[in-house]
Amino acid sequence: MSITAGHEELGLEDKQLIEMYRLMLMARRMDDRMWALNRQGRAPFVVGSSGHEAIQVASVMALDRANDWLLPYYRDMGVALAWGTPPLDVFLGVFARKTDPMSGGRQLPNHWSDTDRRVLTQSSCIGTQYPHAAGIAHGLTIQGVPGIVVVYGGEGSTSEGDWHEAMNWAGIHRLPLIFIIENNQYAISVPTSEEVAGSLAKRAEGYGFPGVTIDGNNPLVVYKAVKEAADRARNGGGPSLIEAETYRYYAHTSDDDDRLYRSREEVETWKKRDPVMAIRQYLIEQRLLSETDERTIDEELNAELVKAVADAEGAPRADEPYARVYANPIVPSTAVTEPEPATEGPSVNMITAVNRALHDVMEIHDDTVVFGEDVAGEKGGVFKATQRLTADFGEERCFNTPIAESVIVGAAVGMGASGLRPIPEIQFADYIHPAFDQIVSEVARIHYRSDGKWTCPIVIRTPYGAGIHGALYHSQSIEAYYAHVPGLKVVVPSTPADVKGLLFSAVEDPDPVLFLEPKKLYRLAKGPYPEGDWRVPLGKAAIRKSGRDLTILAYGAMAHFAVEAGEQLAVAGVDAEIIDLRSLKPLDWPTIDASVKKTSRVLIVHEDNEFVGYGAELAAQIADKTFEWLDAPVRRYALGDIPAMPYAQEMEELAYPNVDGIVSRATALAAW
Ligand SMILES: Cc1ncc(C[n+]2csc(CCOP(=O)(O)OP(=O)(O)O)c2C)c(N)n1
Repeated sequence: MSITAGHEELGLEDKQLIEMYRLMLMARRMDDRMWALNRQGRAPFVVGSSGHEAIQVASVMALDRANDWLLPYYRDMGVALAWGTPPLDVFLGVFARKTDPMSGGRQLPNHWSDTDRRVLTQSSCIGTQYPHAAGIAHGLTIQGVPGIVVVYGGEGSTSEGDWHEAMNWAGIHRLPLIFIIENNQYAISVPTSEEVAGSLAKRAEGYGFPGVTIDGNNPLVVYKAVKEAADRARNGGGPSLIEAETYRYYAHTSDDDDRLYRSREEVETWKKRDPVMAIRQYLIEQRLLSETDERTIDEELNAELVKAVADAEGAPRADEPYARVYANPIVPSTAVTEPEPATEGPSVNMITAVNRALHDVMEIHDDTVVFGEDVAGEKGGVFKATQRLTADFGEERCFNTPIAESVIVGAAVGMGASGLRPIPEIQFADYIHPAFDQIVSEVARIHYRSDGKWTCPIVIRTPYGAGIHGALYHSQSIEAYYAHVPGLKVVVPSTPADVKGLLFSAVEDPDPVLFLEPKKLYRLAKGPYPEGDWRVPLGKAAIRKSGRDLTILAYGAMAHFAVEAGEQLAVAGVDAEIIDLRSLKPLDWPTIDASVKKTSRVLIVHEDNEFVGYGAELAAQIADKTFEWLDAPVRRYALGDIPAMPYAQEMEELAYPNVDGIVSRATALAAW
């Protein structure tokens, strides 16, 4: 392959072109060195970039290093180097050393992250970066901050829903975002013909913005396409898609045997179109690269590389697997101050409290944004939780989203990274499942996997639970899935005061919080809504009634049922202590511990399934830590082994835990 178009016409100076060559050569040399280290048994795993250098380096050279944001994927060594990542940092990742600035030895090599240079931490999940990119671009737009966002991925990643959801989001909001797809003909062993139906680039048209296919091995072609797209994005022209055709020289990773799916002839044919050779040839033809220049570049690169490898290999070993799971680490609740129970304030129901708390929090924190399905405008949510937010705070701070839960959460990640505090709403907890990957693999891990450099300050609100005849898909309890996930905090308010107090604490916490609203209580539970400053700390349970005969642990709607049951039990002479956990993660163990040591009997109530439900963890901890204080087995009262609530009222009443059920179980336990 030879380069014909002139670099001057593109506005590229000679020295920029030489720099382009230097960076492409550096990427190639580093890649070769990584593979050599792998074969020598010094680097357990590597992923190659050779063959992709033109797309990677030339695209970056068309961008603004002072303002733009990048989300490179694992094959983007050239992007990282051209963006300014020192080779030492790359090798610290290869050797998984403690001082690896991307992840502190937590992630596989080439998982880029750099807060100073605005490179958001990446996971290994194919496609999850696209919603983040849309969120950053959206966040920059909302904040009026200059800069555009460029997100990279392979052609295989365009089969993921996240890619389509992000393309749609970018198109709707006309975001300053460029999608660069490095089409290297295979997703591991799957050829593009079995991966992509129709034209990849033309898909952009369906989302309302331009898409082009270019020769990804010609750096000048790449530079031109990216420059055009970047100019368009900077001038308010919206997103672009660039599909750059290329080929990778090494196997997919050091664990792959590419001889099983592609021929040596095919590899050799592509190597004849080598991008590094092509730019070298062009520079020579333009008389910009003498033999002496070449030798100097070569020697300098080699010296830098040798030093980077030696320094990285000799760096201290990573040794803190438990550090930096949370930005605000969990401490025992005894170290947390709790406000007195709220008695002052107008009496409101829970849904009014949610609406008021959102107003209050948005008033005080002007970096908060609310978005979700149907949340905006006059409607203000299917439960009216977000009514008047758009009117009071504007369309940029409360807006509707497509029905696409993964990008709702994924965009929140990006907005959070861009400096906002997003409060996305999932319309019903039953529909959070499409966002499971974003929550578990991204949201919850961002702090940990970036060695504490990035945070994910988002609060995901969602109505959950049964008791309103919502049937199988409007009744689910989802807390056990998420309380299981390190890095995530999970709270369940059950009073209007706690709605406000926990929402403020959740929004002000740097960690991601899942805010579960028991929808049975939306109109059932009433209580004072405290005016002014009001915060309920995360990780602090509320003792709703103190007692001596047994402890009832509950949360959400069940906390209300437990209080009602407690009154009936008192009449019958059973003095129950009712604890409303409020916060499932962090768990307020000291309060439980003290109660169990006082009553010696425990009944756990929740409306989620009993099997591997949240109560199983409580029962296990109680048995483990307070065994000698117990006078009776720890009992659970929860939903049996059925998928969720059946619609028929008679069936729901039979299945749903209720006050009578709590009373009878508590009575039996007290008499044990
Ligand atoms: C969600 C998800 N599914 C599967 C994988 C396993 N996997 C890792 S890389 C890869 C192929 C990706 O191909 P492509 O997006 O074309 O990028 P390339 O590696 O070719 O550069 C697969 C299937 C993964 N990491 N994430």
